[in-house]
Amino acid sequence: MSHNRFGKLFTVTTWGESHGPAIGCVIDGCPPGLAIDAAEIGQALRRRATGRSRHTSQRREKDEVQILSGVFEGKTTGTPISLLIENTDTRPRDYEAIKRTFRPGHADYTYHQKYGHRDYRGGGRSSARETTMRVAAGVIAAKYLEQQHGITIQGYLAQLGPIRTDKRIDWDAIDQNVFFCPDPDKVPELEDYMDALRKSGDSVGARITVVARQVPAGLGEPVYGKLDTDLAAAMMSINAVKGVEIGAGFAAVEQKGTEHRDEMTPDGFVGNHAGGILGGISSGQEVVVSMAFKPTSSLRLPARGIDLDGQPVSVVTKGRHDPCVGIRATPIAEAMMALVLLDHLLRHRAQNLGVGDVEPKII
Ligand code: EPS
Repeated sequence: MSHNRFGKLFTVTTWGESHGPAIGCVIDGCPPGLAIDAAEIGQALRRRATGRSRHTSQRREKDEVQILSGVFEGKTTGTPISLLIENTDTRPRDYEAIKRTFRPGHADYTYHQKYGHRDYRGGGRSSARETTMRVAAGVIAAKYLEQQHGITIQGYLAQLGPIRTDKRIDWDAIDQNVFFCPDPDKVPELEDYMDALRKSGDSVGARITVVARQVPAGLGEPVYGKLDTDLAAAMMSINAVKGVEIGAGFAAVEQKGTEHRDEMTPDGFVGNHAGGILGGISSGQEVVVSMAFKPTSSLRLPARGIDLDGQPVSVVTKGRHDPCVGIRATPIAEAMMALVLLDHLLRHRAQNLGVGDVEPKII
């Protein structure tokens, strides 16, 4: 399997399977001198982890990260940073029953079609377990962006199934609940909905929005390395993502030009339908990306499927699963935003000298 590396100058190569002995990543191109330690990464990993509430998978991984290289006396050296996490709560026997079948709606089928030999334990490489290392690498990228350029990134749950949660955004409330819901009044409704869903054995989709603030104007490489191109690819690479929008996204279909265009005044832009990106280059406004997560496919409710011989079977998935993977997705989307922005910042710096050349400005 190839293409496990992300980025052009700040690159992250992840490896490992859900029920293998360990998962890990190698980060290359990280600027030297950045203070980082395992405790800081561990703290970020806990926001994404399973088992934080009854609404997610009950697998209890320790997620203790070991920094094997690239950090000396507490600071990055500019050499490859290697991170490793041992898998401590694997239960491959849960997957014995689906060894010879494919979960409808799951990567099981296409992995088999493509590679012919698949690690069926927890979906192997296709498991959301892989996103752990994205979050770990994202901590390093986000820290550099904030310390050196004042760029901050925050995401939230915008919708879970039929429940819209983004009508009121209280940025301080997001980390006070396990859903990353920005409207604290909506949390009881989410709890009730998820309790009923879990009892029914079904799953549901979600929408996550991520905002990056203080992004300087000028990031993005037209025409094939546009900032929005790379953000869309980054978000779409997260397990279960089926749609990505930048700014107004698909709402632009119904808008008139007079509504969509973000007028400019000497005080700045009047709106942000563009999501902070014009012609593939950051405008200095907030960069806003939103994405849709499909309902997870590992269900205990039987579904029609086929086995390896193409014979009809009834597929039932046992084990510890997320009835809504979107609940844990906010830190992953934030991490992908950080990885893309740092990669683009370094790419801009490589061609255009100082990043000071791209202080936020409108003209
Ligand atoms: C996942 C299924 C469950 C989740 C897992 C993602 O795994 P398992 O059945 O192997 O226990 O627990 O998530 C994680 C382990 C994690 O760290 O995010 C899936 O099908 O994607």
